[in-house]
Amino acid sequence: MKTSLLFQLVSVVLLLLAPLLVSCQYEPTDCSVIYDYDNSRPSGVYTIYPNGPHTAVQVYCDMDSEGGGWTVFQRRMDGTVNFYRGWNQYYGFFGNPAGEYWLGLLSLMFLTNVRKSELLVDMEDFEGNKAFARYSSFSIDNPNLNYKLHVSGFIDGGAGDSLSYHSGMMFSTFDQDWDGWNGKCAKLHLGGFWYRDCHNTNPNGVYRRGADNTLDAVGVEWATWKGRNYSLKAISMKIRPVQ
Ligand SMILES: [Ca+2]
Repeated sequence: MKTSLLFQLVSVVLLLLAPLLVSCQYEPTDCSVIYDYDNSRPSGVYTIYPNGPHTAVQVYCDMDSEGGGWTVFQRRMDGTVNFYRGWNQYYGFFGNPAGEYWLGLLSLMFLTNVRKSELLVDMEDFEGNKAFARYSSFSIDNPNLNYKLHVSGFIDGGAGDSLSYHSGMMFSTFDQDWDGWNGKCAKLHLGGFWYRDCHNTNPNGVYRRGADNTLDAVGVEWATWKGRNYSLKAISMKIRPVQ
């Protein structure tokens, strides 16, 4: 009788501790690790550790598109978050992981440096049409190179290629001008991005509702799909390690 009671007590304690023990050991680098661990997990907000145990950050994991396991690092969907921010903001996380947010250049660098990654850009217009652009290779250089972008291997999902133009460019914000123009692209187009001279896409621009040319090319644009003065309803940029 006594032994049975003790056994039950130990069982209960172990059951209560189990989630803690599991979470101590399970620190997924990105959404692909979560997906590989259990591919029945739905799309939603999860905690990842891009560079070790002290780098926990909440992100949206897309477990549905193109095979699932995508870590979303940029997302616009309703205009609730201001993306016109300076260098020290783009370096880290801002926004809401369940809505609009930016993961941060540092985390993005860790995720794309450790393992070869691919990129998926999903977008939607205000008429309910959807399109995507996919790139078989995507990486970000270290802070000394101002997080220079490397993107190649375009695969068309109906949106056309607006991003290859930006490959090889460093990141720019209104207070850090590393673009390829003698003016300041980030100030002119009201965002933060790997501007060249200046852009074919402006995902971190001003959230506007569809066609609007009152200010030239400041919206959330993907030129090869909807032109330079059509601000998209939604856009999300997501990465996944290449197998
Ligand atoms: Ca410049």
